[in-house]
Amino acid sequence: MVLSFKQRMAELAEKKDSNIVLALDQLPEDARSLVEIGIKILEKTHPYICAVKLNHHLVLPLGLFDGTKKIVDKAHNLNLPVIMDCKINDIGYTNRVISENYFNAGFDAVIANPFVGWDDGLQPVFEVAEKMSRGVILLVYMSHKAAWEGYGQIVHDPNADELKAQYLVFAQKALAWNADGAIVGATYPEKIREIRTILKEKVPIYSPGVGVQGGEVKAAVEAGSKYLIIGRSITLADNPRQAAKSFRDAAKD
Ligand code: NUP
Repeated sequence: MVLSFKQRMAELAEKKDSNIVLALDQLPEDARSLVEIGIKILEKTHPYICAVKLNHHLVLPLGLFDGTKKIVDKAHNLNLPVIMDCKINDIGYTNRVISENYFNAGFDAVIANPFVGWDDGLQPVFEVAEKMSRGVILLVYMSHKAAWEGYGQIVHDPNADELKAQYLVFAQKALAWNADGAIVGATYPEKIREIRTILKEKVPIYSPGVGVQGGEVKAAVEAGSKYLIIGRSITLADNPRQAAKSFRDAAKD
């Protein structure tokens, strides 16, 4: 039986004793190519991380089937799944094409925005992911300062016929759509705690925002984050291996 992305992540995190997802985004300025620097950082950090997440910082300059694929292949050689942080947010047909492209380039999961809804929105993304045994992770509450403007709006939930915060409705959608994960900023531990009471063990919480954005490992993990997505505090550190190791150790504690 093919394991789902959610199951693969859980197994790997346990095996590697790490819940750190490396955001390989911003890389140090260097005379070498982005591909070379990215691969070097993977070689240094791989014992302490359980997955890699790429964003447009690399995919735009490198091209999807060219440089990006080399990094994805390298991560796979190190037995690390790779998540594409593309925040899919369009009509269904376009969303299908976007996800097919990322999956064909080797990505194991994509991040999508539940704002666009199910029918002719994210339904095709979940369909393609299921067919190709890949994952879909939903944004539920982002880590930046203005997250409340969108994710914190009070909306009418037609299912319960009551008013509630948008992120609570998104958490329910993550459950109903059987998402492989929910993104909740490490900068808002109280939101992690609230969302965790809805998702329980069924949908793991991935939290970006540790380090440069001000979030803390302990607060996020105690509130219920299963995975911590960490970028610049590792990639731009003088010693990325040591930085990855200390985040891994702090999360274990
Ligand atoms: O809410 C979110 N916050 C966030 O920082 C959702 C995200 N996908 N991200 C991404 O996580 C962000 O775009 C970057 O790729 C990574 C965090 O990187 P850093 O702040 O640790 O460098």
